[in-house]
Amino acid sequence: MKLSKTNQSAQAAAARISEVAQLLYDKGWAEGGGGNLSVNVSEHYAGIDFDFRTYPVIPIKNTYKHIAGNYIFVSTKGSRMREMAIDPGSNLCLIKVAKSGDGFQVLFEDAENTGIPTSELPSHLAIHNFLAQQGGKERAIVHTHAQKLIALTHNKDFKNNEALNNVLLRMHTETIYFLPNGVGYLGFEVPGSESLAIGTLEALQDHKVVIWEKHGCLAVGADVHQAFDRIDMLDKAAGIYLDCLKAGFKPELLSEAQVSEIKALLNGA
Ligand code: 2HA
Ligand code: ZN
Repeated sequence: MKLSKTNQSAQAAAARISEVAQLLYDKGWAEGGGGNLSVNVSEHYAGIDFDFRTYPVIPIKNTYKHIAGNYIFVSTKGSRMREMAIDPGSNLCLIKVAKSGDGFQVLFEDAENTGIPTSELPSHLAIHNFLAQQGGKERAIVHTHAQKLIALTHNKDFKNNEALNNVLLRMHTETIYFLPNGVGYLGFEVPGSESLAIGTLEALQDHKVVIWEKHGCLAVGADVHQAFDRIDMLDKAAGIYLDCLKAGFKPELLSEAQVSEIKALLNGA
């Protein structure tokens, strides 16, 4: 996509995406074409109603009425985060969801510029529809292969919400501040599958981040930086846990009382 064809505030949103793409690569969470992301940028097109009839409408299996007419930046199929960091235009598509909510157009594509959205587009659309329905601030979705979180899912003791949260939320004070509801856990699903999308959507009802067994995680946020922060905090908590084990001791963990004290402060008690 030629970014120059989008408006200036959409270009600024693309610049923030490229910052996060660089961070994901630098963290070691985006090997090869690993990960994908999207941002609902409709606010940058408020009141603008272009005639985009020249772009073909691609059908969506479901009808997403909450994002009907919305504009969404989404990573292209096979794009590398390290390349998105340098050249966001060539590694992002701008799609417009049809007013009927059951199709989308890839905007600003021409003969020499053929962006195809990530194969995970169906789950991104389902999640954006859910976020819009909720009416909160969340506009961004980041999927990445956060290494230490993946490592934890190889331990059979952590294959459930309770056990995973019991460790992740008790390794480090910040995690409780920023993710008071903890994290969702989804048992193994094939990448790109419908069941992965459905399970993720379900887990997002109560959480801002979902950990995918032996694959990675997906986070939502007001923007890509907030989604990144949420993953970064969890991966740090997992890292402290693994560091303790490497040093030969089982971590003490924050006590129940310490967790309650932090939560009380958080609730303004
Ligand atoms: O987009 O990470 O899980 C590449 C992936 C799919
Ligand atoms: Zn992945």
